[in-house]
Amino acid sequence: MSIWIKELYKNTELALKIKEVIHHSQSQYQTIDIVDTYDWGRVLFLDNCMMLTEKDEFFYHETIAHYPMNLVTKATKVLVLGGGDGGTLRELNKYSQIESIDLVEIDQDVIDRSQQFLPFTASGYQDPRVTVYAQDANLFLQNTSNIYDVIICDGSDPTGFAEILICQEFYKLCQSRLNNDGIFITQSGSPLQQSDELVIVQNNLKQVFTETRTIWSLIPTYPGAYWSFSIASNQAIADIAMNEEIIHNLKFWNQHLIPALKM
Ligand code: SPD
Repeated sequence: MSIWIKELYKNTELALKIKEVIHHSQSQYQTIDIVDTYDWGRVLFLDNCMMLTEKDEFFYHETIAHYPMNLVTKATKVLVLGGGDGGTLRELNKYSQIESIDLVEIDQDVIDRSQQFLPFTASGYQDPRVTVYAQDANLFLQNTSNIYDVIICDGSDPTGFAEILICQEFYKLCQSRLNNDGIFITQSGSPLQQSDELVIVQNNLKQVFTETRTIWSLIPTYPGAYWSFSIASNQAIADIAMNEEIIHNLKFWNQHLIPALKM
C-alpha cells in the first residue's frame, strides 16, 4: 500500500510518496509532521504546510541567508525571526565575520524536533555565537534593545499566528531594530499562486522603509516552484561583491545571482 503526504494550496495539490512516517505531534501552536519520502528525503510540514524537503531546502536557505549578507558591507549582528528548522542558521554560521546570531522561534517544539530528526538543517545550534529565544517574534522586537545589521524573517505562510508577519506594524518594529544601513529580508510567497500576499508585503514594506527590492528563487516543492523574497532598507540597496569565504561552499548561490534574481 502506498501512503502519500499532500499539501493542498487552493486548487493545486503536491503529493509526495512516503517511505516512513518519522514524527507526528501537536505543539502549543501547530501540528508538526516529519516524514521520509522516496524522492525528496525527509520533509517537514507545519500545520499541513510544507516547510522544507531535504533535497531542495538549500535553494531557500542559501537565498534568504546569503542575499542579504551580500548587501551589507560587514554584517556582524544578525537576527533570524522564525527559522526553527535551523536551515538559515546553518548558512549564517558559515560567516566568520558574524559575531552574534539571535534566533527567535515561537515554537520550541519545532527546534527540538528539527534537532532530533532534521540534522541536515539543524546542525548550527551549537555554534557559540547563536542565542535562541523561544518566543513570539513581535514580542521579542518590542522588548529588545539590540540593533542588527541583518534581520531575516524566515516564517511560515502568513496565516494564524504568523499573520502578523506581513503587517506594517511588524515591519515598523523590524525597522526600529535595524542599523542605518541594515537589510531586512522576508520570504513573501509564490508570485504565481500567492500574488495577493506578495502585493501586501510590498505595499506594507514601502510604507515603512525608504528602499525595497523583490527577488525570486527556485524552490521546486513550494506552490508554483517560483518563490519570492522581499528586501527592505532605510538606505539605497547597493550590490556588493560576493564574500569569497563563502562562495566555494554552496550548492546554488553564486555572485552572478545577485543581479539575476531581481524581479
Ligand atoms: N509555503 C511555505 C512557506 C514556508 C516558508 N518558510 C520555510 C521555512 C524554512 N526554514
